Amino acid sequence: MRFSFPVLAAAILPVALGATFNVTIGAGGQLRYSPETVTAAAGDIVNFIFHPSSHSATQSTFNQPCVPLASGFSSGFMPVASETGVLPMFQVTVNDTTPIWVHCEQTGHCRSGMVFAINPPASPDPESFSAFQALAMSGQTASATSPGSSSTTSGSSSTTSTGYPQKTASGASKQSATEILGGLVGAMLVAAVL
Ligand SMILES: [Cu+2]
Repeated sequence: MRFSFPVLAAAILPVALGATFNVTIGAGGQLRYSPETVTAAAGDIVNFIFHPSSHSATQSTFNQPCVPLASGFSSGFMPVASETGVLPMFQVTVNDTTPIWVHCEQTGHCRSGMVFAINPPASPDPESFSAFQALAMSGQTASATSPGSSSTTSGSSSTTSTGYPQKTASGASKQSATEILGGLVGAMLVAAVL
């Protein structure tokens, strides 16, 4: 029994060691994601936590910040009644470091700057997060004429390789997030006790 632990550890560590970034959406009634960007490695998880009253985490593109990407992920609208209640979550697993652009689909929210990005190029890159947010708030879309923009906006291939949605069942608190990993953590704890 105890000799099975090294094998078990080797099997689960590549999953268990990925970092998890918690990102609140609409906390304190603000039309913002917090933080607004994360720098994530392949295998990391971005865990969106929804606050009242109804927001989404929906993938878009740099050039069209407020337009859902057809092949992208979306949490859908997450109605939440109270800050003090159970807050629903939506998790995206990052598969590579290609920038992933996200916005809130609720009417007017993206236009208010309610956008988010995973691994955006650093400012002053023309496709930095601040440029993305400014474009969202302008209500405009960018033409794909700037150098380098085509590779990140041309499509479904990069999208499907960068994120898989993992929608939690119906409402999950942080404790439920632990439960998601409960099987793995439990296995490690049992091994540690042994
Ligand atoms: Cu919103």
